Amino acid sequence: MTDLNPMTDGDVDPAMARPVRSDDCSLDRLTAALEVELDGVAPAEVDGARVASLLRKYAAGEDSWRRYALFGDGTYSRNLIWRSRDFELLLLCWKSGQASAIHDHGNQNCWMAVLDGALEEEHFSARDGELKRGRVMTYEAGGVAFIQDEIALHQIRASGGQEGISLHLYSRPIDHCLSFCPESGDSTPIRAGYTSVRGTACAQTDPEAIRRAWVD
Ligand code: 2CO
Ligand code: FE2
Repeated sequence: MTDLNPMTDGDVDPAMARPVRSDDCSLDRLTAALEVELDGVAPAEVDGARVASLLRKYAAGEDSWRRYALFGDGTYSRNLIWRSRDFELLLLCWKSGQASAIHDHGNQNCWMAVLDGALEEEHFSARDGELKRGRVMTYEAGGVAFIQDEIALHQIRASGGQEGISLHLYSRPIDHCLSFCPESGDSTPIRAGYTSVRGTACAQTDPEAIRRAWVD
């Protein structure tokens, strides 16, 4: 299986230790509010409008995410902020020209709030082994998008020749998803590894290790 963010696997990193939340960090207050909305709530019962509103409010006024903003050279970075049994919150950093693969979301809900720059989202649908292009939208800072597999596959890229930074909420956490080849429509499983955990770059990308250390 290939990695979404290929890095060297190593021993379990100190960054894997279960984090302590601080009441004076607005990002930790956001994760606490998301726990109330998502933890122990069946996916079909989640109040998506309320979740989007929490993200929109955070995106409009906060910059406590900056300490998690580590960029990657080869591909966009996936920086883990918080993970519980029922959701994970990540900061994704996109250099100009960086784009995701065309991918699904492992049957989970995905919200994306743009914090800085602008990101372009293109929808795709897979029919009879072929990918069909759907609508393209550009989200500026403050914008919130939502996707799940029943809506579409998608591809995200930094827009306007600038860097982009986005906050991604997955409910439940996505450890694996499918990447689709634009020409053949073939899909390949990919592992959703982390570039950093709570602001510390990590050599260990296995999301299962975080689940074991933080949640189990
Ligand atoms: N889903 C991709 C990821 O987690 C990013 S594209 O926005 O959902 O790497
Ligand atoms: Fe995505």
